[in-house]
Amino acid sequence: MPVVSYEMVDEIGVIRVDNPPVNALSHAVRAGLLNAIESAQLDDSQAILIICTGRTFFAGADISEFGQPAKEPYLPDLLNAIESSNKVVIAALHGTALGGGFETALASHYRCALDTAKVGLPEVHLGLLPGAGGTQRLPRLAGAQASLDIMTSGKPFGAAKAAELGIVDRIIDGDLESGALGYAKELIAESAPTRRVAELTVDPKTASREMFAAYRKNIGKRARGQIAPFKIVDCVQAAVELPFADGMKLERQSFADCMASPQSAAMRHMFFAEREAAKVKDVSKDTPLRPIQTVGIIGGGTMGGGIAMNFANVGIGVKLLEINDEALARGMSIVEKNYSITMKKGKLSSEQVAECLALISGTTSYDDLADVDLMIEAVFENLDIKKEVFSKLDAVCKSGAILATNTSYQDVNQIANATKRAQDVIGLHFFSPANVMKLLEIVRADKTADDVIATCMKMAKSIRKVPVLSGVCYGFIGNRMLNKYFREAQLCLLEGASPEQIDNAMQSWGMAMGPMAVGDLAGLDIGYKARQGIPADQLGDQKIWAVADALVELGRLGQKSGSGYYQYDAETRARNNDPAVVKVVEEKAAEFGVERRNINDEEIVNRLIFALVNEGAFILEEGIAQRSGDIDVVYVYGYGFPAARGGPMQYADQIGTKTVYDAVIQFGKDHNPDHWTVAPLLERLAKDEATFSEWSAA
Ligand code: 3H9
Repeated sequence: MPVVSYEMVDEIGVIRVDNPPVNALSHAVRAGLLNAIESAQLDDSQAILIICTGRTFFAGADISEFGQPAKEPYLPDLLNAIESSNKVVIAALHGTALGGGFETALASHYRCALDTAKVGLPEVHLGLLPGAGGTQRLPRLAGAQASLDIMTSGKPFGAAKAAELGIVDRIIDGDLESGALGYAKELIAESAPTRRVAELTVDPKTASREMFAAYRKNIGKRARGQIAPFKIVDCVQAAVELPFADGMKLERQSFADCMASPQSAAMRHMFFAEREAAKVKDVSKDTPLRPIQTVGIIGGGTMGGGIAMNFANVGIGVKLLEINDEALARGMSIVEKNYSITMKKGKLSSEQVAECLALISGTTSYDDLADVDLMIEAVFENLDIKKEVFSKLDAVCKSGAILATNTSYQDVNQIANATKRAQDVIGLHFFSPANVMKLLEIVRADKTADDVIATCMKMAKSIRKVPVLSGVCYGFIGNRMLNKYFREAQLCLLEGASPEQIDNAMQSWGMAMGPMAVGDLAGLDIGYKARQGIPADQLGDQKIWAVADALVELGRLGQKSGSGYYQYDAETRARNNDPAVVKVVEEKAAEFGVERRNINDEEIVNRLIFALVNEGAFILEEGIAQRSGDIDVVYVYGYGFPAARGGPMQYADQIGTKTVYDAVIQFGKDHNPDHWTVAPLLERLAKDEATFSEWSAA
C-alpha cells in the first residue's frame, strides 16, 4: 500500500496519508505528497484536502531520518509547493499536528480541526527550531509574541486556542473527513481565494525591538545554555523585519546549524532513549496485563502522599494507610497542601482538586487493603521494617495483587522473600517530589513475574511517568551512580573548593542544581542516618563523608534546619555562604592530612561527571540497566542532568570514551586509586574507540 493516495471525492481532490504510527513526514510521504499536489493541479478538482488516517495528522518530520543525508523533496520546498497551489488547499487536523506536521497545515490555505486536535512546534525539545517555514508563517498568522511562546516552550495546545489565535479556521464536530469535505464544499461555493500565509505581514502590534530584547534576556535565564531558543527569536524577528524569502533563508541556515550541533544530537538521542526505555528486552509486548483499578499506599509522608496524587490525578482510587489517626491526618494535610499549590499555579481547577481528593481515602487498618490491585509501600528506609510490612501485606492482599516497594536502596529480593509470592513483588522507586518528578525506576527482583513488570511499565505511562527498568543493587541505577558523584563533590570540598564553587561549576555546566544545594534540599541527616547503619569496616574511606557528618552533628541538617552547606534566610530562603562551613572543612582536611589547593572548575566538573560515567559502565555491563540510553533517561528525568548533553553516557559517547578513560586513569594516579577503578567496559570501548550506544545496540 502506498503511504500517500489520491482520489476525487465529488469535486474535491483528497490526498490521504497513511504512515503509522504517527504519520511522520518521511521521504516516502514527502515524495507522495508532492506527486499528489502536482497531479491535483492538472485534474478537474475544485479544491484539495490533505488528511491523515490513523491516530494523528503528521506528528512532524521523521526524526529517525535526521543525521542522514537529506533526500529530495525537502520539506520546506514541498510546503512551498503546497502553498503555491493554484487550487485551494485545506488541511484537516486530528491527533497531534506537531512540528513539520503543523507547518504543513500552516502552508495550506485553510485549516480545519477536530476539537480534540492539538497543534504545536516542539522542535526546541530536539535542540532544533521549526525548519519548514514555521518561524516565518506562524508569526504572520498568530503574531510575534504568541509565536515566540509557542516555539520556545515547544508546548502543544488545543484546537480551541488555535482557533482563537486565528490559526484554525473551522472546528469540526463528529467525523473529521465528512466535516472537512463539507467545509471544502463551502469554500468552493464561496469561491474562496488561495490564502497564502507567506503573503501576509506580521501584526506590528505584536512585535517591537524591546519585546525581542526582553525575550532574549528571559531565555538567557531559562534556556540553560541551549542555542535553539535564541535562534528561534532571531528567526521570528526576521519574520517581522525581512521579506518572507529572506526570513526563510535565515530559518534554513539556523536549522542546519542546530541540526549539526552536539546539543541537538543529544536531545534527539533522548527522544528515542525515552521511548526505548519503556521496552523490556525479554518481556514480550503482548504479555497480558493485570488490571489496576485501586491502589493502596503504606506511609502517608511526603513520599506516600505525592505517590497517591499521581494515581488520583488520573482517576484511580487510592487507600492511604498510616500507623494512627494523627499520622493519617498529617499525611492527608500534606496532600491537600500540595493540591492547593497546584491549583494556585492554575494547573487544576477547584472542582478537579475536589474530585482528586475524593479519590484518596485514609485507613489505619491493613484489612482495608485486601482488595487493592497495586500496593505501594513507602515507609522508613529500614530493611527489617519493610520486610515486616511485606509479610503483613502477604497475609491480607488478594491473590494477584502487585506488591511494590518504593525503597531507594534496599534489597528488593530480600523484601520479596518476606512474602510467599515473590513473583508479585517489584520495586517502584518514585523520586521526590513524587507528584512532580517524571522518573520512575522499576526494579525487577530475581523472581518478579513478566506480567508484573509489563503492568508496571504500562501503569507508569498512564500516570505520566517515564519508566526505566533497573536490576537489584544498592541504590539501583540512579542512586548507585549518585554516590560516586557525591563522593567527588565531598572530596573537592576537602581539597580546596567551596560549596559555592562546586555548585556554580556544576550549574554553569548545565546541572539543574549543584550537589551541595541538592544535599541541603534533601536533608543531610538522611545520608547520615544511612551511614550510621553501616558497620565501620564497610564504610570505606572515612574522609569522604567527614564534612557532611560534622555538619549534621552541629545541627546543620540543610534547608529544613536553616543551615547546612549554606546559611538560609528564614524569610526568603535565599542561601548565603557561611564561614562556619569553611572552618569545618578546614578542620576535617587537617584531621585527614588533606592539603588544600586551588581547584579549577573544569577539574570539578570532570571528576563529578566521569565518576558517574565510570559507575554507569559497571552498571551497564552487570546488566542492571538494559541500555546506556536508559541510564541517560534516569539522569535527565531524575537528577537534573541537562537534556542538551543527553545524559552521562551520551555525553561520554560525544566527547569520546577514550577521553573519559584517560581522565579516569589520571584521576586514579592523582587521587585515591581505589575510588577510580576503571570499569572494564569503559576500558574496552576506549581501546576500540567505540561508544556506549553502539555497545548497547549490538
Ligand atoms: C520537525 O518536524 C522538524 C521540522 O520543523 C523541519 C524539518 C525540515 N519521527 O511517543 P510515542 C515514533 S522535528 C519518527 O511512544 P505517543 C516513536 O519513536 C519533529 N518517529 O507515542 C515511537 O516509536 P516506537 C517535530 C516518531 O502516543 C512511536 O512513534 N515533532 C516521531 O505517546 C510512538 O511514539 C515532534 O517532535 C517522529 N516525528 O505520542 C513530535 N514521533 O513505537 C515527536 C513519534 O518504535 N513525537 N515517533 O518506540 C511526539 O511528541 C509523540 O511521539 C506523539 C505521540 C505526541 C506524536
